[in-house]
Amino acid sequence: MTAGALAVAPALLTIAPPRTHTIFVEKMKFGPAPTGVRVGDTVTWVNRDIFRHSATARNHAFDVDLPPGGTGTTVMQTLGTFDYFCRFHAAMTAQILVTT
Ligand SMILES: [Cu+2]
Repeated sequence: MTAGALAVAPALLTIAPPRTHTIFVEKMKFGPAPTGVRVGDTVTWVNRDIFRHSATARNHAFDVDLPPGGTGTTVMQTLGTFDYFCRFHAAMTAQILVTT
């Protein structure tokens, strides 16, 4: 093993693999916001309603279509607090916090 390989290995160990966070959409509401969402993580919405929904970020960071009984995903690309809503039901709002 070379000295270079030894130097790189510890750094690789500190990088956590991306995770997937699931938010259930039910009875015209977004479920609780997941905690610990980081840049590069995937967020999946599972629509348990018989209505079509969307998860649409107010700042246009994502716009995920959620057909009845279906799912939709997005990869969180940037840090921040993302307010989002459903395009079809204005009362449906939620928030996702993305950290490093
Ligand atoms: Cu909706």
